[in-house]
Amino acid sequence: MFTDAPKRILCIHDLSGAGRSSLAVVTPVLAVMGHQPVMLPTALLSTHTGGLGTPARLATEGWCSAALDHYHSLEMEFDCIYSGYLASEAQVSLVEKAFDLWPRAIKVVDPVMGDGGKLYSGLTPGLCQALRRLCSRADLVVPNLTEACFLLDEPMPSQLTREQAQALAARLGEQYPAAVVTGLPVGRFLMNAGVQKGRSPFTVQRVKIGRSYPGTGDLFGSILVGALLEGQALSAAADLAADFVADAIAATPEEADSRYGVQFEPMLGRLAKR
Ligand code: PXL
Repeated sequence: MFTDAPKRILCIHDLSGAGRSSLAVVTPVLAVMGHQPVMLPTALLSTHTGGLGTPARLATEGWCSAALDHYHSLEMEFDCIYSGYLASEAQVSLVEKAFDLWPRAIKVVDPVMGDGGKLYSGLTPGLCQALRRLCSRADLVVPNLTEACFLLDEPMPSQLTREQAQALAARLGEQYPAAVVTGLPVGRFLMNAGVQKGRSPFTVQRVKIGRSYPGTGDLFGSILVGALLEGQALSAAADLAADFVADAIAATPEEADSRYGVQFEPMLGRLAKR
C-alpha cells in the first residue's frame, strides 16, 4: 500500500489566511515532504476561530463539490484523502462525496471538535453526528484527548497513566482500523498513543512545554500523513510528528502572540532533508 514515490493527497480543510492552521499548515508540510497536496478549501476564512475575533468568511461548498466532479472527470487518482476542521454538515458531505468518488484512497479523518474538555462552539448535535459517521468510514482517525473521549462516549480524565493512555488507544482501536490520539497528559509528559487493529498500542511522549497554540493538530496530522505515505510505520510517523511539533513550540518565542500559532516555517527544511 505504501511506497516512497510522491503521493497525491486530497486535503479537505478550510483555508484560513492568517493564524497558521488548516491548509496554511497542511499544504507546505506535505509539499516539503515531497508529496502533492491538492487543496479543497471547505471555506475561506481570514483567520481560524481561536481567539482572533470574528473571521471574514466565504462559503465554498458549491465550488468544492464542482471541483470534486472536475477532478473525477479528469480521472485524477488520490493516494490519500485527509480531512480536518469541518464547520457544517454540508462540509462533512463533501468529504463523504470524496470517499465515494475515490474508494481506494487511504482515508484519514482528524475529527476537529474540541479541546481542553470542551466542544467548540457551533458544533450542533447534527454536526457531531455527521463527524462520528465520517470517522466510522476512516482508515485512520487522529483525535485529541477531548475528541477521543467524545468518540468513545467517555468522560475526559485530567491525568492518565501510561497504561491508561494505551488502554484509551486500544478502545479506539476496537472502533477504528487505526487511531493516534494526541495530547494525553501523563505526569510531566504529553503523550500520543496509537493503535492499529490487531496490534498492541504504542505511545510516544515529550516533556510538556505547557504552552498551547492553534494549528498544532494540523501540524501533527499533516506530518503523520506525510510520513505514513512515505512508507513509515504508524509509530515512527507519530514519533516524527511529535518531535517536530514539540520543537516548533520550543522555537516559538514565549512572548509571541500565541493566537498566530507556532513558528514552524524556518524548520520546514528539516522535513525535506531526512
Ligand atoms: O486547527 C483547527 C482549526 C482549523 N480551522 C479553523 C479553526 C480551527 C480550530 O479552531 O478554527 C477555522
